[in-house]
Amino acid sequence: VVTSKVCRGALIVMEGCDRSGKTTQAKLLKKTLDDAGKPTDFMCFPDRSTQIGGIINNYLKCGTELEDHAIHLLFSANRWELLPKIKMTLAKGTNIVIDRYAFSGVVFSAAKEGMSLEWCKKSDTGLPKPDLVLYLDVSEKDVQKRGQFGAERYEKEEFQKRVRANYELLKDDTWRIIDASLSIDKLQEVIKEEALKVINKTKDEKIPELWV
Ligand code: NYM
Repeated sequence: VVTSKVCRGALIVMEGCDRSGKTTQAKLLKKTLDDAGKPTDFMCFPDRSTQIGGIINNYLKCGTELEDHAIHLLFSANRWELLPKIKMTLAKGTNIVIDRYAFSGVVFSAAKEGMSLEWCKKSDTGLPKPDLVLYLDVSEKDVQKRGQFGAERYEKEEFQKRVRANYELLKDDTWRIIDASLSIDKLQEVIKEEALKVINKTKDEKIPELWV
C-alpha cells in the first residue's frame, strides 16, 4: 500500500513600516503562489473581524484609550485566537501569507515610552515561527514621498522612526530585506522566488516556535 504523506504548508510573513506596500504585495503573493500550483491563504493582523479585533480597530481609530500593556496583550491575543486556524491550514499543506505578525506587535508597542522589547516579546513567545519574513524596506525619505500617512494611531513620522529602529533588533536568518522602492511587478518577482525556495525547503520540517 502506498500512502502519500501530506507536506505542511509554509508560513510566510510580510513586515515593514506603514506605507511600505506590504498589503499589496502580500495579496499578490497569495495569487502568485495559487497560480503556481501552491495553494495559499491570505491572513492579516490585526484581524479586525473578531471580537478582540473589534476592540483593536476602535483603539487604532482613536475611538478608545487603552493602557499600553493592555492593548499590547490584545494584539497578541488576536494572534493566539487564530492559532487553531493557522495550524490546521499549514497541516493540510496550504501555505499562509500573513500581512504583519508578532514582529509588528513588538516593534510598535516597544516604540512607546516605558515598553521594553523583551517584555513585548513574551506574550507572542511560542506561536509558530514563520519560515520566511519578507521585510519591505523603505527609506524614511521615500515614505514621505508616498504621501500622507492616514489618520490611524501610530501613523506619525517620529513614531515610525522608532518602529523602523526596533525592526532592526528582531531580524534573524529567516528574514529577507527587500528594497521596497522597486516597481510592484519587480518586487513581486523577487518575493515569489524567495517564497518558492522556502516552501520547498520547509515542507518536511517541523514548525518551529517563535522566540523559544
Ligand atoms: N500593529 C499591528 C500593532 O501595533 N501591533 C500589532 O500586533 C499589529 C499586528 O496596527 N500601524 C499596528 C501597526 C499598524 C496598525 O495595521 C494597523 P494595518 O496593517 O495598517 O491594518
